[in-house]
Amino acid sequence: MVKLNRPHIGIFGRMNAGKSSLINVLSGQDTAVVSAVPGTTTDPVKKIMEILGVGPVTLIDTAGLDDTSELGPQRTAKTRQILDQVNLAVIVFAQEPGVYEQELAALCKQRALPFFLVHNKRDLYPAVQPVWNGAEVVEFSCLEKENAPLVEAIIRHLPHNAYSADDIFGGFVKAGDEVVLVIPIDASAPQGRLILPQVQTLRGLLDIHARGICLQPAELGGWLAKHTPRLVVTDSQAFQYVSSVVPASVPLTSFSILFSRVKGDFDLFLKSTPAIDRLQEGDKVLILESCSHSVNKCDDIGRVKIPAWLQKKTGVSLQFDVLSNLDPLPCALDSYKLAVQCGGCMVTRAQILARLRRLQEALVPVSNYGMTIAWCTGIFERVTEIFRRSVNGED
Ligand SMILES: Nc1nc2c(ncn2[C@@H]2O[C@H](COP(=O)(O)OP(=O)(O)OP(=O)(O)O)[C@@H](O)[C@H]2O)c(=O)[nH]1
Ligand SMILES: [Mg+2]
Repeated sequence: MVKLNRPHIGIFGRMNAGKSSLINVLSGQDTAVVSAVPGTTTDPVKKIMEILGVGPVTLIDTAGLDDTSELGPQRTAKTRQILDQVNLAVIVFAQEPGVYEQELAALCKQRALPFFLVHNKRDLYPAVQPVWNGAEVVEFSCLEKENAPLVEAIIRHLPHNAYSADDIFGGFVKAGDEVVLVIPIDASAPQGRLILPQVQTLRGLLDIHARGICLQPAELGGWLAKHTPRLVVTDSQAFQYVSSVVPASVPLTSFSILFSRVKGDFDLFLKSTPAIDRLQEGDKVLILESCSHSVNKCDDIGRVKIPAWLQKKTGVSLQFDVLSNLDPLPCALDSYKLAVQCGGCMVTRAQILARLRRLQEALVPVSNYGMTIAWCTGIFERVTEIFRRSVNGED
């Protein structure tokens, strides 16, 4: 199993329901501010805890949805944004569930977001039905300071693919296979370490007892003269050179295409990428970068290289907007003719899918970095082939 990024769990509910108290009991730390004054938590607050079998998870405390103070609308808007960033929602209420819980449940259902309810302050109020509108209700009291019932409910409801992917190679690589990872150590490589997709690919190979051979581009030709690997996985930026060195009979793909299956929506990217050829003079393209790396002005992938590849391929001049981190998407999405999503190694799949959903609703085709580079360099069919084959069961 490959570990993905830390799953995010949001705690939602009305003011004073005991959301912050519950986070304190769950994490065993008394750090969230708790008080009888409604509206104590005003901004989302994150806390990390370890769950056995899952690993570290991020808990997000939110402001009460029924905040009617002057800043209430801003606070509740923030709370709703958090719904787009989590893999699981926990809806906390005291006494009885009502309209706010109904609204939260509807927002979760709209997003296909798993959720369960916690009937808190059980010490004060009688138990309610264990199922409410088809959702599980866990009886709880923060006074008991015993987190086991909540942890068990989280494990029951947290989707397995929020923290692990059984096989990033989709069954294409088997035990004993040799897989070459092409990792250029150049100016854009981080100092003294590998990046997360490279580490996760190596771990994925170890998990299935396949052999990972790490090479720099210049060493590839010499190695291939003596070996025939099952697969070559390269950094997308080295596609052109690597595809000219790897024989046509050896399957080739990139880290970002590999991870688009577990971190994005492979099929959406696959069918959207040809939209590049329909781009016209002056069209707007949205580059979606989900982290905040320091920008190297000369050769930044999202700001310089991808725009240059796209303009060269289409032969027209395009306008580019870059969105970093998890900043909200622009309002006028339908003014974009294409969006290009990064590999998303610093964010969760749920966060990427929430963005993709809005782009799909606005009918904007969405590609990703790896597929866009492959399209522009004429090797799209080749580098997506292994997953088309395993999807069609041909291999
Ligand atoms: N008796 C009892 N009191 C509780 C329980 N959980 C929380 N409280 C109390 O309820 C009050 C509100 O708790 P908070 O954890 O601050 O509630 P919250 O949902 O975070 O509230 P806001 O941040 O204002 O939205 C505090 O006085 C807590 O001590 C419980 O299980 N039983
Ligand atoms: Mg609170």
